[in-house]
Amino acid sequence: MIRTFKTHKIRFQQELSGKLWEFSPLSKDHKGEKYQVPVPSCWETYPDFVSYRGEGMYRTSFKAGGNVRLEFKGVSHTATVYLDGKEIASHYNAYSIFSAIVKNISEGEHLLEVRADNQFSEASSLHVPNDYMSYGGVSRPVALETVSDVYIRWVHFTPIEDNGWKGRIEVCLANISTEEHVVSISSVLDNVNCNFPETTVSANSLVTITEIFAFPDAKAWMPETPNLYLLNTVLSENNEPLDDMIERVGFRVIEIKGKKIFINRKQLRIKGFCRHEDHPNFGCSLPYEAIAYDLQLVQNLGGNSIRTSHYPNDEIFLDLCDEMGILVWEENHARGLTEEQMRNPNFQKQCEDVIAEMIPAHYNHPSIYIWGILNECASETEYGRECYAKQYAQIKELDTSRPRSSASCKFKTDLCFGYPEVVSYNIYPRWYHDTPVADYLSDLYNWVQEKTEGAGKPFLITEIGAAALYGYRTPAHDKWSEEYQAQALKEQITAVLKQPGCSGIYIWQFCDIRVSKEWFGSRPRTMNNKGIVDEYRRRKLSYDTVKRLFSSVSDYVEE
Ligand code: ADA
Repeated sequence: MIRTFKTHKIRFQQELSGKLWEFSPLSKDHKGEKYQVPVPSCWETYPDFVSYRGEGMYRTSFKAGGNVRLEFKGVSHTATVYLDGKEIASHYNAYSIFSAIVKNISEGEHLLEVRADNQFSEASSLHVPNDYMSYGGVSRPVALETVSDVYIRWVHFTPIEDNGWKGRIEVCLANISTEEHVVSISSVLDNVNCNFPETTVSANSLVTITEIFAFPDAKAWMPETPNLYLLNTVLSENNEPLDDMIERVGFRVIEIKGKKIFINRKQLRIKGFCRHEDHPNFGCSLPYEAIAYDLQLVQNLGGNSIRTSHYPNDEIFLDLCDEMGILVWEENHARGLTEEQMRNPNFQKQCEDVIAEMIPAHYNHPSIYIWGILNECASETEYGRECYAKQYAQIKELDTSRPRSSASCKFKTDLCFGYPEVVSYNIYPRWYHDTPVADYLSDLYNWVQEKTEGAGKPFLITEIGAAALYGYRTPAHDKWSEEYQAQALKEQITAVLKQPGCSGIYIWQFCDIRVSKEWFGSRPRTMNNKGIVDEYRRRKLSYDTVKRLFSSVSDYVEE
C-alpha cells in the first residue's frame, strides 16, 4: 500500500514495495549472504539482524520505459539508489520522501538497487544515538511511475472560510524536456469544475499556477465528522490528457485567537499522545493494520491527537488520521540536540531539507493542525535561537495556514518563544523530579506570561508522563510499577487540564519503544518504558486512568 486512496488514474503507477526484494548485508560478518525480505521493512526484524548497524543493499526489478519516476517514501536512514548499476539518487533522512526521474529509458526490465545505511557518523547531525531507535532498511513504500515530458509535480489545496467554503488550488508543473509546452489544467472537487487558464511551461522549468474556487456544498472536516474530498487534477495538451494527480482534502481552518486554538471556530482542547513509529515485529515499518490498531486505541482512550515524535510520519499514518478525525502535530526530525550537536556543519542543511520535504508532501492533510521543530534542542542559547528563527521562517514560507511551535524542556531559560504561534513544554514532575505537578506547571506558565515573548500565546504541554515496566505490580506503588505510573498520570493529567490558559496535553508516550543501545540513557530493557501500553500494545494499569480522564472532558472548550 502506497496511500489509502489512488493518487493517479492517467499516470502509470505501480507499487514496487508490497513484495519480497533481495537483501544483501554489506558487512564482512555477512559476506555473500542474500535473503528474500519484504519491503517495506527494517532489517532489525530479520532473524539475524536484530542489532545490525551498517549498510545493506536491496534489489528488485521492474518493467517500464520512457520517463521513469521512482518515489521513496522513506529509506532509513541514508539512501543511495542505482538504476541498472548507475547511481540516480542519494538522500539523507529516513522520514522524508525523495524521488528520482530518469528520462527516456528503454522499454524492458530494469534493475533497481537501494543501499541503506543506518550507521552514525560525523556527517549525520540528526540521526544520532538517541532515546529512540534509528532502524535500517527500505522502511516505507516505493512507487514506480512513468511521466510525460510535462507533468504535475504537486497540487496544494488551502481551505478558505469566506461566506461559505472556498479553496485555493495551487498546481506546480514541471517540464523536463527541451521544448516549451502549452498545457491546460482542470480540477474537479465535490462536482465543482475548476478550470485554469492555458499555461505555457518553458523547457526544463517549473511553473506554479494558483486560483481560488468556491465549493458551496462542501461539508467541514472536524474530528467528529472527518469529511474528505478527492481533488482530481488533469493536465492536457492539445486536448489529450497526459497526466493527473489525485489529492484528498478537508475543509477546515485553524486559527489562533489570544491563548486559544480554534478549528472551524471551535476552541480545541488537545488530549493527545506522543507516538514513535516503533513495533517489535515491524521496527519503524508499521503496516496499515498495525497503524490503524494504534489509532483505534488512541480513540478508545478518549484521545483526539497524536504528536509525531520526533520526525515526519508515514503518509499511511496521516491518511488514516485524516479518515479517523485524529489531529496531528507533525514535526521535523530532531531530538534533544545540544548546541554542540547543532553546530555540526550539516545540521542546518539537514534540518532545512526535512522541512522542505515534509511540508510540500504533507500539506493537504487536514489532520495536521500544527508544524513542530527541534524537540528539546538548544533553544536556551543564542546560536540555537538563530537556528530556531531560520526554521520557523522556512515553515512560514511554505505554509501560512498552520501555526508553528517547538517542544521545549528549557525550564526558565528558553529564548525562542517570540517566533512560534504556540508555546509548548515537555515537563516531568513526578518522574524526573518529585515536585507537585500543579505547582510546577503554574510556576512555569506564569514565568512564560511574565518574562517571555510567549506571553498571551496558546500554551501546550507536549510531553508529560512516567515509566512503568509492563507486569511490574507492587502494593508499594514504587517507581517503575504500573501503579506508580497510573498515580503519576492521574495527577499530571488533572493538573494540566485544570491549568488556566493551557490548550491541552500530549502524554509521553503512547507505547514503549526500543532505543539506540549506543545512547547514554541506559534505559531498562534498552526501551523507553513510558508507554500507556507496552511495545506489544498490552495495556498497563494507566490505560484505564488515562481513558477515564480523557473521556471526562470534550474535544472542545465551551465558551
Ligand atoms: C524528552 C524527549 C523524549 C523522551 C522523554 C523521556 O522529553 O523529548 O523523546 O526522551 O524525554 O522519556 O525522558
